[in-house]
Amino acid sequence: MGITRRDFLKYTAVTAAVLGSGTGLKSIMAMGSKPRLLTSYTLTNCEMCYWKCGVTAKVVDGKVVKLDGNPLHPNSRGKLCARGNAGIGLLYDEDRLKSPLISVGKRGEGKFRKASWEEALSYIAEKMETIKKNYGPESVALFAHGSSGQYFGRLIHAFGSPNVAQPSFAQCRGPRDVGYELTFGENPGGPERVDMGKSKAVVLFGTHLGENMHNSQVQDFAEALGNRAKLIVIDPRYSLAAGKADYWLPIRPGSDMALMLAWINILITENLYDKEYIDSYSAGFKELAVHVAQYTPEWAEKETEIPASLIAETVRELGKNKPAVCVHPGRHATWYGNDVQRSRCLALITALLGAWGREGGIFLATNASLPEFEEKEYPEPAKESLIALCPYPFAGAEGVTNVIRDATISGKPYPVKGWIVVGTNLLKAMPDQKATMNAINQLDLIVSVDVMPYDTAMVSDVVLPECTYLERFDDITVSRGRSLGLEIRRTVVKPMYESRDGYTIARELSKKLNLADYFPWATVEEKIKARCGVWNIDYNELSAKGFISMPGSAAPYISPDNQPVFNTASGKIELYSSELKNKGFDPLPIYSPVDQPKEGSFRLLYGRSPVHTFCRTTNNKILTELFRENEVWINAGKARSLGLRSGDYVVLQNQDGVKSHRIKVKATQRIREDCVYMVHGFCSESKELGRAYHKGASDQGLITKYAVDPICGSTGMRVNFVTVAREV
Ligand SMILES: Nc1nc2c(c(=O)[nH]1)N[C@H]1C(S)=C(S)[C@@H](COP(=O)(O)OP(=O)(O)OC[C@H]3O[C@@H](n4cnc5c(=O)[nH]c(N)nc54)[C@H](O)[C@@H]3O)O[C@H]1N2
Ligand SMILES: Nc1nc2c(c(=O)[nH]1)N[C@H]1C(S)=C(S)[C@@H](COP(=O)(O)OP(=O)(O)OC[C@H]3O[C@@H](n4cnc5c(=O)[nH]c(N)nc54)[C@H](O)[C@@H]3O)O[C@H]1N2
Ligand code: SF4
Ligand SMILES: [Mo]
Repeated sequence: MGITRRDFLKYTAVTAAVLGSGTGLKSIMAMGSKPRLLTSYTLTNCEMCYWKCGVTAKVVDGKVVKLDGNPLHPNSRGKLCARGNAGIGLLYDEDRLKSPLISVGKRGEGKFRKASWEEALSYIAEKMETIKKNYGPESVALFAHGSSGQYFGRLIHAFGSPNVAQPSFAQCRGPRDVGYELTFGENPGGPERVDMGKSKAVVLFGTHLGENMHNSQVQDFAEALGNRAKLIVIDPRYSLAAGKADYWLPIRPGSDMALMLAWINILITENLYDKEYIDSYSAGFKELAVHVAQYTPEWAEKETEIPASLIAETVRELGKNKPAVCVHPGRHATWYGNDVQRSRCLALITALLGAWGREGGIFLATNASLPEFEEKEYPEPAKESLIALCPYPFAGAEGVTNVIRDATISGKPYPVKGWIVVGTNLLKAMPDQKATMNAINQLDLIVSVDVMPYDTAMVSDVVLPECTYLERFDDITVSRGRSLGLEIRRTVVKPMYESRDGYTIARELSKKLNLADYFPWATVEEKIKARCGVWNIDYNELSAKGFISMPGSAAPYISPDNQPVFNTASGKIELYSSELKNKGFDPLPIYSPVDQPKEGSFRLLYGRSPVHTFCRTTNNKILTELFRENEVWINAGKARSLGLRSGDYVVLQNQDGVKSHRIKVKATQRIREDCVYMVHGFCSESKELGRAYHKGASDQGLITKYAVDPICGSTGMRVNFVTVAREV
């Protein structure tokens, strides 16, 4: 892993000493060798995905040459994943955005001219003011993902708009969080509070750990396997995790709830549940027991195509090993549109096994807290947010991207005329690209703040180049796991080209909008120092260690003197959801089958490659050497009957006649006959991306149909069907 713990402590000590002397972290001379190279190490954190692993960056003569995991950081524990190691590939990508750009010609043509920061920011401010004058400030919306979103969130709220949304809610974990909040009064967190290292049994519905490469979580998973925890994987595809499993249940896609309900039935009828726990902490057990009586394993066999005997055998394993059972809550939960209820089922199984707040299950978050860091308050928005006005009562504070998109198209309940897009590639993140483009075409202004010229940047009016995470500070992140953790991102090397950090961009724009009061600190580093002051934290220590955890945590497990708090209407685990009932939804999950593919077509499924993050790494020189384009997995027998072999190029066509770019076949026994599978994020439409342009096929391009969850408004995206034909 590059550095030993001793080396590491040595240079953190030097770092601390240098910082302590007030000269700032500069450099350490590497002794002895000729020519003498100026070598330095900086502790920072990663943004190749959103897990924020602690990083030790080695810089030689001003160039970042190596990234390693910070051993003191709980998310990396001294290791980085392939993408984290390849951060250098992003920093030195020759296709990076280098200066502000203003579109010339028609929107979407991809023609730009260079602009100065002054000109680009004035242009944006002027357009925002005009929209405000004509329609009101709420007609400018923010879409954001990642660290820099926070600064623009501040700006947009100060401007008077409450309209903010992230695809990481409505296209990702929204329904999971809502399902768990309705049941336990709390979501499972991110990083998820899964205690896999201590589990005796682990259950993965989808959740393809190992391909889904969240660093410490995969380390915990490896620990579970090392401890010989029983592993049950439910996936229509023989995933990497399935390859390690005691039981692989190749479920019929979309029928997971049938299996879950049958498991609940058996847990109750065979008395396998944790009676004492259920009696102490839950409400609605009787109603649940009556409700699931209909969902027998024999019934579920017909829906899931998993033999009833195997359904019973697997859940008995869970009963035997309770409460040290980790039923993983999943993360990407937007599957079929009934996703809150499916997530509720996972929560119910967890509750029946007594696993919430128990060793080996889902551990409890720390109760430590920090004093409030006061900042200038936002003005009260004149209108309610689009999310508050939308028909989904549990749409959530992080916003529903598709609700804002719908309002942009329809002008109802009020017009949306400006989009600020920060660190998210909406054209690849949201289903129905045509609708996204349609909405974009209605706008008076679309701005992208990005590091690379990805698809959405290329259809924007103004593109602002942010520097990469290795070139900037970012504000303190407070994480709530076993303890309260604090970390900052630090500048490793100076920003290249004309790029600037997100805080500076937002602050400069705030000045043009007469909102500079909301950004009183000249740099984000100053703000960090101010927060450290209020919290009585040693800034130098935080910088030197990269991560510090705060004392005052309660034990992560339930005990007589550490009783759980359930922030639900009844103050108990709501097996029967009174909140859902009050809003007119099923208080207990009811199964309904999803549409199946017609003869000759396949359901389109998608997932992750361990060496890529969505679209954002598909132009990375280092990672494309490992995985340049995605393949379509087709069942070997089906491929044979279509006359296809691995390596052949095919074109996929969906139910609405939309065709993909060409994609290589992977004919394999590792997938059911009724579905095909590809890694998400490929085939950028941006010609500016030398390595990503038209490489592989885009799952999003084929996802023209989506199923909206009526409870939280998220978009189920596994409801599209494709045919496969050889490329002509
Ligand atoms: N390397 C890497 N890791 C990542 C990311 C990344 O971009 N790259 N992204 C991160 C993010 S933000 C997220 S949200 C997570 C997403 O990763 P997960 O939360 O693991 O996503 P899932 O959709 O649960 O898992 C995809 C798996 O579900 C299976 N599947 C498809 N349909 C069904 C079905 O009907 N039933 C069942 N049981 N399984 C099905 C697929 O075959 C595939 O194996 O990954 C995170 N980790
Ligand atoms: N079809 C389909 N759709 C999906 C998914 C799927 O699996 N299939 N996954 C869903 C999930 S789980 C999620 S979480 C979302 C994620 O969707 P997005 O939030 O769109 O994530 P990325 O694709 O990583 O796009 C991030 C954008 O941020 C830019 N970027 C990278 N680093 C920085 C930075 O430091 N600063 C700035 N300003 N920009 C930066 C990248 O260049 C890229 O343009 O997509 C969802 N949509
Ligand atoms: S999991 Fe990998 S890409 Fe994500 S933050 Fe950690 S090292 Fe970086
Ligand atoms: Mo996600």
